[in-house]
Amino acid sequence: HFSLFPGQPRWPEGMQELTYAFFPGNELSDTVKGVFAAAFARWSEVTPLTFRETAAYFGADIRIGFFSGDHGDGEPFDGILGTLAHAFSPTNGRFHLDAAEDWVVSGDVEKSALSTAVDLESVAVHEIGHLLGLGHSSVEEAVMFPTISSRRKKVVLAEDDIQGIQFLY
Ligand code: TQI
Ligand code: ZN
Ligand code: ZN
Repeated sequence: HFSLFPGQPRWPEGMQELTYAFFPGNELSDTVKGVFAAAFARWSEVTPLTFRETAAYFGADIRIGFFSGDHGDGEPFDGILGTLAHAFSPTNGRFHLDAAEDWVVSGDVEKSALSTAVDLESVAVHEIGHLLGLGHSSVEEAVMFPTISSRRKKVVLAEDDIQGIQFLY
């Protein structure tokens, strides 16, 4: 079953369009940006929410960046595997990914030659769930289940993920 954060925080009723922006220092390719757009789309398909990219990093509701090691928020990244990314409950909007991972942005992560390969879209769908207010799920098929096998792709929302997000929105 899905879970919510204590107090069940969510984005306010009047905020159906959320903006997101990429940390300017990362200079991400359109391919990478497209992976995040696809991950947001999985949640907008099942809620009244929409997501729009904006250039203004500090004005955006959701701020996405790749960082390594200590990056100033008291939750340092740890290099390959371990913590892959972190995101916080509404309405914090911080969405950080560990730049040290072997991110797979296109193609088949399950066929990657690297045993450390991590599928970017799978992690993005999971972290966006947190950003919108979902905690972890006890349902193994759910995107919000707290573990993923290495070199796995899990991007399709399970019924449990949908029930959780539709409880909130
Ligand atoms: N990062 C943890 C996570 O996103 C951080 C975390 C732990 C967390 N407990 C939390 C965030 C409670 C919000 C609320 O779960 S992670 C997975 C998964 C991670 C793990 O790097 O360990 C995914 C990131 F589920 F596969 F294990 C993405 Cl998909
Ligand atoms: Zn961080
Ligand atoms: Zn999580």
